[in-house]
Amino acid sequence: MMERTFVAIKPDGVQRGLVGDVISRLERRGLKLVAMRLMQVDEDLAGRHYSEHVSRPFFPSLVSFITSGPIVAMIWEANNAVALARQTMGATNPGDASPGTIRGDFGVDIGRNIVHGSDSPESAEREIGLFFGEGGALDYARSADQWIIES
Ligand code: DAT
Ligand code: MG
Repeated sequence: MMERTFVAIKPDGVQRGLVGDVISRLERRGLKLVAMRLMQVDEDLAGRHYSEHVSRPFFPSLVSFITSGPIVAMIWEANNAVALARQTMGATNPGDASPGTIRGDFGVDIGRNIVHGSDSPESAEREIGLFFGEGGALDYARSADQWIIES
């Protein structure tokens, strides 16, 4: 099976009307959308999603930001989906992100960096479970695959 990654458009991206741009960039790159949900994250889910950062000084503001409005939670599929999605997003701090990436084109502040992407296949599996549970992704044929993937 193709690798899957969890991507979220954070509340800043939704409020700024960047949902279409973010999805468009991942679509045009060639990743395949297999699940999508507009949702409100509560404190419990935020804490579990960001549990690796619980002892960091920015943890409280991270939780308050991610729960501050709706997010768009998605699962994307590709060979090497985790790395490809993060490359399309750019560096964590938009100030360090290259132009041409989502964060490099749309952001200036690390606390308002528009998107989340899983950092490993193991994180992706964990985050997909948190946000979508089992069987949250659709299995369907994409007719453009033959023009995107050689075999
Ligand atoms: P990424 O989102 O690129 O995987 P991360 O997992 O290290 O980055 O951190 C999660 C989020 O926390 C990140 O998107 C923005 C915020 N963050 C990270 N480091 C920060 C810092 N030093 N100060 C403020 N916010 C930070
Ligand atoms: Mg991370």
